[in-house]
Amino acid sequence: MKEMYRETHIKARTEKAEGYPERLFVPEGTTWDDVSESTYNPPQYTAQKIIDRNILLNPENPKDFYADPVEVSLVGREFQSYEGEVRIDENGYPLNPKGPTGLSGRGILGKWGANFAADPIITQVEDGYLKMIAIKRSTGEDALPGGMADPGESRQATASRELDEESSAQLNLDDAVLVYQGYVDDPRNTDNSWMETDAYHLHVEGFNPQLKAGDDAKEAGWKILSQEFIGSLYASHAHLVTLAVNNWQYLTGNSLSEDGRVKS
Ligand code: RP5
Repeated sequence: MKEMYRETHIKARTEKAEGYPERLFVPEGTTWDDVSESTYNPPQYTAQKIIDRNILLNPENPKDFYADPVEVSLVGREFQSYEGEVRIDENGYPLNPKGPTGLSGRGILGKWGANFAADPIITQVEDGYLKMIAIKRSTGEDALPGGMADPGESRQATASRELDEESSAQLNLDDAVLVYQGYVDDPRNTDNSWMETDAYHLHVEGFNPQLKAGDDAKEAGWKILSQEFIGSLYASHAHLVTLAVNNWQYLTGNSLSEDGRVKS
């Protein structure tokens, strides 16, 4: 299985997100206290498509104009994070709670600071295997059908809406188990913009809707949770799915073999 999730910038430093320049090399475990303005000068990148989605250009349409203003001083909200108080630099930019990533700006993330998402993890046993609803992202990686929270939306509602939009599966996740809440290592993360998520696990039985890829997903379907498949998932999804599998083991008393077969 591939390297599991660590709370640092493994994916951010080793996988290049769309349009990103090379990052400045930052040794593993570097913190903001280890770098100073004179020694740390990373490249800066915010995609034009994010600048064009500036909410101030069309405040009546926050669905399409979802991005923060270019000027961080115009954001108009306190920066929040599940990781605790957000550190702000001398120019007012929020700083990644896990330390420098070697790239400043927002990249292709819309918000300065935390970009909040939710991830639905729907599992079911079929033909003796533990399976999960997964999608293929437009970039080709297998992933959870998660996505960004809309303003004012509960995270269970986000997870449920994204599940429907990306796979056509409709499930109420109000009673799903929150298996993770916090920072996630995503290739898009930068020094000033990063992903945080709430991951909800629901184990179902006899749930066989017609799955259909939608939104930015290319494919949607049930996938066997082999260790190899879990390890190949996008961003921190391997970690989130492992926590859900642990929850399923706890609930059922079963365990899982390397190829995803249920051992009772
Ligand atoms: C990941 O990015 C989160 O875990 C979530 O699945 C996803 C949200 O981004 P989009 O799918 O909306 O691009 O870090």
